[in-house]
Amino acid sequence: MIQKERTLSIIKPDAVSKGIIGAIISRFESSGLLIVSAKMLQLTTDQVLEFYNEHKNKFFFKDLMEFMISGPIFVQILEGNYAIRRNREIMGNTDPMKALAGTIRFDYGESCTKNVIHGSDSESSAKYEIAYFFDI
Ligand code: IDP
Repeated sequence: MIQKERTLSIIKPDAVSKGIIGAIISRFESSGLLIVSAKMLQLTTDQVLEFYNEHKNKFFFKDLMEFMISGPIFVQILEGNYAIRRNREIMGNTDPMKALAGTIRFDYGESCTKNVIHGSDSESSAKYEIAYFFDI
């Protein structure tokens, strides 16, 4: 049975400052993922700590923190069949050097930190992350 899902997507500060929000959104829409809610905001250090709490003791956390508070982000809820998995496929590997050709991170990512996009990685994280940013 086809499973209609919702997932959280964040266009990160590197992509917002490069002016490629539209190019990224086009990829979702042309893949059949609908944007059902969206907003721009700038994260605080407390919010990054909360949102990326599982990574707080990792070696890359300081860089991740600095990067994620460095400018506005574009947060959106994507909806579609198998949206969680399909969004992850469209995004590509965390490391743009390992991402498949044609994925967002392959095309626009600069490094593991500056990797353009976030997407929920499971049903439970999608639920938590959507509720974190939206009241729906
Ligand atoms: P994901 O964004 O592909 O789901 P996660 O492992 O959840 O990857 O990591 C969250 C974010 O932390 C990544 O998108 C990236 O910005 C950063 N990150 C993860 N691993 C590394 C690393 O090895 N070096 C630098 N940054 C990393």
